[in-house]
Amino acid sequence: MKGKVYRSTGSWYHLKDEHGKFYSARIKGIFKIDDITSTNPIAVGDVVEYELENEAEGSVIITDILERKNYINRQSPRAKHQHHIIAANLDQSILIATLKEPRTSQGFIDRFLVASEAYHVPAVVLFNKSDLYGKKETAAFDNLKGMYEDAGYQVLLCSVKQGEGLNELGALLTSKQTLFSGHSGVGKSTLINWLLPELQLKTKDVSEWSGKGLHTTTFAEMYDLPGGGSIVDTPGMREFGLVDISKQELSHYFPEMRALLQDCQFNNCLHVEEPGCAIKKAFVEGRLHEDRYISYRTILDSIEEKQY
Ligand SMILES: Nc1nc2c(ncn2[C@@H]2O[C@H](COP(=O)(O)OP(=O)(O)OP(=O)(O)O)[C@@H](O)[C@H]2O)c(=O)[nH]1
Ligand SMILES: [Mg+2]
Ligand SMILES: [Zn+2]
Repeated sequence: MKGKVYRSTGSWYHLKDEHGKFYSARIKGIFKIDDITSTNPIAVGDVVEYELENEAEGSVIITDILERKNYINRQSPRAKHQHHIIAANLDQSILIATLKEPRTSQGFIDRFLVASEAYHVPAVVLFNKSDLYGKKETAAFDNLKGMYEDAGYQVLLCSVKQGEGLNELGALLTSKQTLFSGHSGVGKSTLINWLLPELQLKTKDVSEWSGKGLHTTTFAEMYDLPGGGSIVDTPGMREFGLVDISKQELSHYFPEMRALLQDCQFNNCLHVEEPGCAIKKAFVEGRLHEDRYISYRTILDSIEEKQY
């Protein structure tokens, strides 16, 4: 029997079968998939095979995992050399960012976009809490919007408080399996509550936070939309550490750079100080946004190459 993983606590899973019935599931034995050392072998969005364990209690045992179309992972915040799979089998990912309460850095957004590119998940950047933006934030948003749109990404501006951009968001979600990701407190669960009011997901006032790193949503969970499609709500992340991306391939995951790569003189060009570099040239001529190039260089410097 086949089911889809809707919730994962790390040791327990909620599965939905083909008829819409939910089960509590656990894993038997140890799963090792694709040689990935992952802190979570099974993630929300995975399709799995299961066997009934106790019909009366609705409990089942996961026996196999079907091949993933894709997934998004990041460095485990607890174990640097392990991955944490955020969600699998995605049609798109939406990075929920804010420019105030809290502020999302460009570096964080760019890392998330790189991970989405690396696993072929189309990404959208949504700036929330537009009602809080003053002159400074509005100018910053205009710059970011232009920059990401030039790179090929769709950018949305929303305010759950004032109802801005929400119909546009709703239209984007129809019939798709979508990941909602971002820092804690940016409004992921609040946006989902607007889309699915009967859920009443827990949300928390930024002023109620007792410290950094505490988040309101504690486990990833998927919710079906009435018109088809589903959203994966996730706990807020403080950092987005990339895994398994080499220096050599990084520029392939900046779409606006990818288009220029074949014009570099050397095919192993890292676009730093090499002669005849098409990317450096585009940057100098103003055809590549300075902040994206800086972000590229920062990420490039942060990549520790594996020692063979
Ligand atoms: N002003 C304003 N506040 C908002 C908006 N959207 C959400 N909030 C508030 O932001 C706070 C945090 O929202 P949550 O939905 O809990 O944030 P989250 O991203 O789910 O956070 P975690 O679950 O911790 O990852 C709540 O107090 C919301 O009411 C908005 O558009 N404008
Ligand atoms: Mg939440
Ligand atoms: Zn180059």
